[in-house]
Amino acid sequence: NPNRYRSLSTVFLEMHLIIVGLDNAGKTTILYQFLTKEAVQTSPTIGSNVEEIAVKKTRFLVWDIGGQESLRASWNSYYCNTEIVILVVDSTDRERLTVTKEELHHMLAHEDLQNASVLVLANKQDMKNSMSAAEISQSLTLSSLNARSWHIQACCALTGEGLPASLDWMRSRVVAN
Ligand code: G3D
Ligand code: MG
Repeated sequence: NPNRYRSLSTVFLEMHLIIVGLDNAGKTTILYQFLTKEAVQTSPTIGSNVEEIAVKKTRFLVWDIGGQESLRASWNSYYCNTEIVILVVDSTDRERLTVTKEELHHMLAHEDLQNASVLVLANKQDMKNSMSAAEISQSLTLSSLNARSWHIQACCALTGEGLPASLDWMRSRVVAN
């Protein structure tokens, strides 16, 4: 839908976003919902677990978190100027929520991310056994991010449900800063 794409590219004008989450959380599916397949051009040069996508003046960095200690050091160099960190969570993946929590808080401790807003996408809400956004918020201890601007949004990347609302929130963050 070209109209949808036009409105999204307006939202993202000159933004620096990082999209993180465990493998299989739904990051790539969400990107496709945001941008349409045609708009997604990845640069494979950074590393096997990191994608850089540029759409006009917006830069997306997408990477899998968890269990890649050796790569993490080099990721730090991409934090600079990041306005929003988007964490994608597979809401059915109870077992790995602790790992996600640790990775999130570890990442947010970085000095270059002190001004970044945090958007958590509680994805796969279409699945019967999915955790609610409130449950995930509690498990990730999002309330401890009190000084930071953060938001959690339930969504389903397959249908796109919840994603327009998350874009509204992102737009409000950019306007506020
Ligand atoms: P990643 O990029 O974070 O690793 P992907 O995750 O976007 O590749 O998604 C991983 C799998 O989850 C894919 O399934 C994808 O279709 C599925 N998925 C993503 N979002 C949702 C959702 O909202 N609901 C459901 N039910 N599935 C979702 P496959 O089978 O292609 O591996
Ligand atoms: Mg992916």
